Amino acid sequence: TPATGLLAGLDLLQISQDGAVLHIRLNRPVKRNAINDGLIAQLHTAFVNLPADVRAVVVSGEGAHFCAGLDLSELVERDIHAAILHSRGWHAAFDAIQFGRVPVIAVLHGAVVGGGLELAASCHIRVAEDSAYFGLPEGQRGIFVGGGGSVRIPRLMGAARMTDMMLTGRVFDADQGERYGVVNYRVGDGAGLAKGIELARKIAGNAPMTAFAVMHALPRIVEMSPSEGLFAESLMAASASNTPEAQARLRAFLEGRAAKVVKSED
Ligand code: 1HE
Repeated sequence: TPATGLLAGLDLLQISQDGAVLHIRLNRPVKRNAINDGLIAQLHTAFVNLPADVRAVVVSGEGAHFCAGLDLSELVERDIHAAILHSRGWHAAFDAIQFGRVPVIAVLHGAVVGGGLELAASCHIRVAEDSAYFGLPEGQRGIFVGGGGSVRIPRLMGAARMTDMMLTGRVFDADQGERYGVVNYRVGDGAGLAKGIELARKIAGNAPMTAFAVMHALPRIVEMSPSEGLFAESLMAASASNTPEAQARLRAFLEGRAAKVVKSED
């Protein structure tokens, strides 16, 4: 069903909901989904106003590319203060994705470059079609990443690879993206959305507290010292296991009513 309420007026996004899964499609194909001030504001608005019954989100791009990054036509006139505020606006939007209420799956195809890669890096799982390729043309444009790329991209592929991309303009294809930790799932062209929605449905079936712990505790624990991390893990684990939903799920397994662990086909 199409979006309603606060999400209905967002004309640069195409939003639809099917049960607990919300699909947000970047919808500026003429500009290759380049992110202008309007689009970043609409992404922020969408992610802070997710309907209460949504349990997972899929983000994709309309047209031949996922996203061409920052809309360069708006960059020229900004002074330093405006440029800092602009970058901070991207941070707020992408923080709303990474540290929001529900997990977000990016479905990638064609160009995933500059701010498009920063957007993908703020999502929790990335599915890439064969056509996907990854670049950081900031180096060639005389600028720097400003949408959280220096924080999130090295945590996926390592600082050495990001340094190479920015200094030499090197572009990674979908195979390299997978090998280097950017891509979780590889699918053929045209199969990305179905895969993204399949994964979103699995995620939507989990206890919300588990999604919360993975999204909010895990990335923080990774940055802690081992001693602090282990302590924080104990607090998170105790909180999660004492929810009624966890108790019901544990009982279901012990009574033979829950699924066993099986090998994935991916
Ligand atoms: C754009 C943008 C854009 C396309 N800003 N207008 N990002 C980049 O440096 C990537 C620049 N874009 C490209 O390299 C290519 O456009 C693509 C590889 C993404 C796609 O190529 P293609 O042949 O399919 O499309 P096109 O013909 O290049 O573009 C179609 C139109 O979109 C054209 O406009 P038109 O009026 O001539 O039709 C392009 O100018 C326009 N377009 N990409 C503005 N990015 C928070 S900091 C983040 C910093 C960054 O992201 S820097 C990286 C910016």
